[in-house]
Amino acid sequence: MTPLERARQLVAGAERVAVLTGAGISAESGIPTFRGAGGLWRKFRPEDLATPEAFERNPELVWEWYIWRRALIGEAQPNAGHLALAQWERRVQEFSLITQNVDGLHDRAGSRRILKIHGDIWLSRCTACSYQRMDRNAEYAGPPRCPECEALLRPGVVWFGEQLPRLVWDTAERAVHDCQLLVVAGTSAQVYPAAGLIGQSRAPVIEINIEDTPYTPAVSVALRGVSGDLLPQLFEP
Ligand code: BJW
Ligand code: ZN
Repeated sequence: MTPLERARQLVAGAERVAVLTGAGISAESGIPTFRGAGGLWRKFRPEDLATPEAFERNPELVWEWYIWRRALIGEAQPNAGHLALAQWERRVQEFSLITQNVDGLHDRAGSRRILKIHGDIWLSRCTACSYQRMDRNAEYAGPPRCPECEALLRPGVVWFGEQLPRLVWDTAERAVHDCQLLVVAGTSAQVYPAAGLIGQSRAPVIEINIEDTPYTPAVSVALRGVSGDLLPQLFEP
């Protein structure tokens, strides 16, 4: 049996499915990943842009970077990988899509139950009070301020050194614990605690990536290729 045949067999037999996605699944939509060739962390230092300290030091720079990324994402469209996951959700009893991505492409592809463990780049939230809003376009005229309390707004994403949203994280852990199949697609599996979900699965794990990751030796099936090709193929007879 080829790895793809084995993966199809696992997919066909699972009614409770969990999927963990990362930046690689949006690469074919033209959105840069973080690590690897063309990755954001090749050009930018995460310490300067994606930590609470960086934001305190230089909110203008951080907002400028996020507005630039919002613009890139705003022009992108969901790809065949996002669409395959949205369709899969409609075929099985329980389907949890756990994503590290902040780009909102899973929403736009039609997925309904999405656990955004690293937040949403379109969300802006107050650094002082509970105010938050979804922004729809990527205009920029300096760091925005809270309409309720005048404090700075910040992007609604999870930076290094910050805790993941509690309820979303707990739900993700439960989904991985309860699933009959875990699919991990387009993540380098280097950022924690997200990557740790892979090791928590008692169910078989299918990994979809263009290259090996630290978890490859531990997975049940490793499929090598782009997620926009491989995810739709999981359902062919
Ligand atoms: C394709 C493809 C195609 C390409 N098809 N595949 C344990 C050990 C060591 C360190 C830590 C640890 N626990 C915690 C830490 C610290 C830190 C961390 O993990 N550091 C490591 C990097 C060493 N973690 C944290 O700080 C986290 N918080 C935390 O732990 O809090 C604890 C705490 C406790 C109590 C009080 C306070 C705090 C938070 C992590 C937040 C990560 N944030 C970012 C930025 C989000 C906002 C934004 O977008 O700007 O999230 S970093 C960035 O990495 C982003 C991503 O979600 C995340 C993961 O990246 P991902 O998705 O895997 O992308 P890539 O680029 O890495 O990989 C792409 C993959 O796709 C590659 O494998 C390609 O091969 C593949 N690919 N094209 C299929 N077409
Ligand atoms: Zn406020």
